[in-house]
Amino acid sequence: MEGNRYWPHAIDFITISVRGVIFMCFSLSLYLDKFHIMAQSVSDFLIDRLHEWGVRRIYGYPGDGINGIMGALNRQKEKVDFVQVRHEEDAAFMACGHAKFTGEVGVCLATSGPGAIHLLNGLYDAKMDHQPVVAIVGQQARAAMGGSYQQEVDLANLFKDVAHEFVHTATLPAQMRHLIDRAMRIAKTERTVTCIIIPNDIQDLDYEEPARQHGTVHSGMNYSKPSIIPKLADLQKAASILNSGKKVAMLVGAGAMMAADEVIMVADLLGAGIAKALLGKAVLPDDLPYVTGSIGLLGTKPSWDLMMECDTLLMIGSSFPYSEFLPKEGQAKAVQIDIDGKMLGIRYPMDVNLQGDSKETLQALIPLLTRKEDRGWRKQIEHSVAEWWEVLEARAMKSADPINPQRVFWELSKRLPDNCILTSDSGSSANWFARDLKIRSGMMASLSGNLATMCPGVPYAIAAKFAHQDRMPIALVGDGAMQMAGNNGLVTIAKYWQTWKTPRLMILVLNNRDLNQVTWEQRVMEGDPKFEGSQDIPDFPYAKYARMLGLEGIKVDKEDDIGEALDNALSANRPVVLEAYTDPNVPPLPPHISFKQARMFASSVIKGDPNTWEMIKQTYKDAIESYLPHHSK
Ligand SMILES: Cc1ncc(C[n+]2csc(CCOP(=O)(O)OP(=O)(O)O)c2C)c(N)n1
Ligand SMILES: [Mg+2]
Repeated sequence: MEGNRYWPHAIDFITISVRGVIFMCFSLSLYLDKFHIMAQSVSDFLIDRLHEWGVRRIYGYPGDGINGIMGALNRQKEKVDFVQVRHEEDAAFMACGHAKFTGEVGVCLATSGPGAIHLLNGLYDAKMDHQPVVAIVGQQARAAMGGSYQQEVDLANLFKDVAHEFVHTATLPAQMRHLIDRAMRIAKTERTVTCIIIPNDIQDLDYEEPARQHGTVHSGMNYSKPSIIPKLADLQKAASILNSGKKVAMLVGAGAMMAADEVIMVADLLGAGIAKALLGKAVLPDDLPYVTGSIGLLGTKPSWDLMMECDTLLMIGSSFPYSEFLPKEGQAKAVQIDIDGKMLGIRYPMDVNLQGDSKETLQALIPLLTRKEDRGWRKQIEHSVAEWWEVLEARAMKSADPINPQRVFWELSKRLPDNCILTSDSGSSANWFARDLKIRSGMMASLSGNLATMCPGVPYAIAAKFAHQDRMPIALVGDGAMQMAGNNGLVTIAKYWQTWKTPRLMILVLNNRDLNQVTWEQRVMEGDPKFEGSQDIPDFPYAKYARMLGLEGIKVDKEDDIGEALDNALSANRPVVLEAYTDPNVPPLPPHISFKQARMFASSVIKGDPNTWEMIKQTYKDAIESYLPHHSK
């Protein structure tokens, strides 16, 4: 009995000791974990490795397919920033926008099944505009795969087209290193989309380095862009064609973005005019007198004339697709420069195809060119450019009900802040972006050039702001695109704007209650009247909605108020939605109206277009401007 008196003390002692040991183990594990002495999880390794590759921001949305990765992002916040979007498509658009406005790889993250599927449209946008984007997606646990499990989608197959250069599923931790290294490097070298699929159970396993044995892969990091210059003999052939041409036309695209000085030098030597493909809008400022502006359906008349009358074509870094806007086959001798051999000689039967970096290739070409003494062709181009700007101004000043969209863009053009970053959506705004905005040196601009999808305008602007926090992005977006996704993008802006170094960001919404670009396409291409059931869209209070979210919201519905509304929007102390109530009857006319298009348009009128009278009035006003004499000052 005597001994029983000590038992309670002994039990207390044991309990305290066990607790102490547990506490010490826990503290030790935290310590080891902090200094990576203990094994790292696959997810932590992923974030670490991406960080080492230079990734500082990931756009995404959570789900149980990627909870392990989310945990690692939370633990490593100081290394890689996670930006939460409203829809995975926006994450992919933002990754693409990041790539477009920084030249770096954009990264987006989505959960298995539905999240991964939502990424697709944004990824195709990146792929088609040749942007390096890595998509990381979750997948069901390895043991469930092939079991028709919930949210189990054959992701490798789903992404096989959009990420055909590289899409792989991790099946073991030791694979992670080379999957990340390859996804990053291939995205950069091929300027395309790559994808890593990571089953959710792998994400929490300990990362393992590949064993040094047969059947393992030991990859490394780094990539530097090489110098790619064509052979001298090919440069000489190209120079001889360009030197013998009398009327040289140049066409530049996004691939010439880093070669502005060289493009100008070549144009000066050759006495050439320069048209810009949509994605090449920011290559050259529009105040150069021989820059004819955009080309194509959204383009200008001087670009059209340049191509129709030239005898020589030099195309640099562009895959502009519409052959009817290029010289007729046989009309011109032609030279193309592109970094990507696959893109050579597919738009026009070129006499010389030069595979190379545009800047370095032009630098090598310049010493072989002789200055054209006859400047008549150049003068002719400059005259037509000066006249065209007057036509555009006159078109912009024509009244409409209640506001002529061209007037908004014309007034915006004069007020564009230095170094702003312009993004446009696909819709009538792309026409006015392409034609009416005079871009200046130092600005950037992009849109969905090849996929021409609706909805990248707002997410591109958000990505531009995250990447360049002291600059002002300006998104130009239709009301259809706002209702499809843009309004939700405003919620993302409301969530983050106070974390930005400067708050300035503007979304210009063209509220025309219409899917206007397509309404006009139906009229001009099909000869059909407007189908109100498919084209009319509900009105929505965009500016008011912005104010509800704590942003600035300004609505303008009188032409005389446009200037002041723009001044207020551009100087707002928070992100701003400027809603312009515009007239859908102002036609985004192609630069030349072909006989077929005119006939189709007439047919839509005869078939009883509901807006016949207003439409004819506005079309007449714009078309007539092209034929009135405008005298260059
Ligand atoms: C995702 C997607 N759906 C449909 C289209 C076809 N489309 C191109 S422009 C356009 C109209 C856009 O309307 P809105 O955003 O209101 O701009 P608006 O032309 O009226 O200025 C449509 C439907 C597309 N390009 N992308
Ligand atoms: Mg619209």
